[in-house]
Amino acid sequence: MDFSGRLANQVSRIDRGIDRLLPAIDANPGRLHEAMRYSIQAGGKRLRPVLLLAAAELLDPDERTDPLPAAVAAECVHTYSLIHDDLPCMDNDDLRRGRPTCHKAFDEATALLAGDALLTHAFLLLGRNYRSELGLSLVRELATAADSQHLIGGQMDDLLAEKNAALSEPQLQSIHLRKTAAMIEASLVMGGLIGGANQGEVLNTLRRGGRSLGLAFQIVDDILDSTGDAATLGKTPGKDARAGKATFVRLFGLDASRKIAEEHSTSAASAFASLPGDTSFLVAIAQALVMRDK
Ligand code: GRG
Repeated sequence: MDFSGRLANQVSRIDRGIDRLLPAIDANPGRLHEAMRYSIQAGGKRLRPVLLLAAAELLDPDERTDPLPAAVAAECVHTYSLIHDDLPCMDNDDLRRGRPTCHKAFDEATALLAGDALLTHAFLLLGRNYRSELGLSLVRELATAADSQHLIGGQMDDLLAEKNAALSEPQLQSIHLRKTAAMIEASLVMGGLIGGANQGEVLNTLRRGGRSLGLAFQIVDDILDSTGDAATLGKTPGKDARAGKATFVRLFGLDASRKIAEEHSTSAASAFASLPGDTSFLVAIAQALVMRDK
């Protein structure tokens, strides 16, 4: 099967998993579950769960342990971060995944709780579906990526850096590594753990590839913010410039930013290519991410 067919298959497998593993809308309180499903079932590229499944499948093609609950858990944490990021006290955005943001479609309190509930549900999925040592490793990995020194810490520093266009490249890269790359790295490592990798070279390589991929992905996000349109992106473009934010585009310009993104994507692809098994799908994802238009 070609790359886009394989990707579409994985995305629809993840979408079915989300539908099965999220609380039902008619479970009480229905409004909360409706808001959780509204945001997580609005589409999205499903990058993190796709990477998790790809890493698991690479190491264990027969998938003796089902990686889908962990893939859904990663998407729950990611969607929580988007809902909270869009709130009036943060980015105050109206559009996400081509729809009104959660607090616009519902209300602010419901959106806050929907994000909280998605974050909590992620860890329930790991606790329910993975036993003993593996479960503990998955919880540790996902919690670290989402913690105050990674996802949330990156968001904090990003907020503090608003109106500070003079941020240096290392400072900007540190924010990207925590806010964006940590979740991408964790998704790959969780897939590796489920596929049977313990410590050692394979997990280190997934981490290294994940960090490079995360940087490439965020730089392309900065580029799309300055060149894309709302209809294609499904979110409001031009926000970085309006917020006076330092971005790769602002620091280096569009052409150099594209080149830097390509370098990170090439590093990610060569890390993945050095892993055991059929690495073609993971390598193709790393290459495709720099060509994306949303
Ligand atoms: C509020 C805890 C908290 C964290 C917010 C994720 C995040 C941190 C902010 C969202 C804004 C942003 C540009 C984050 C960088 C990561 C990123 C590029 C998110 C968008 O991910 P995509 O493009 O979104 O994978 P879809 O909708 O396709 O899943």
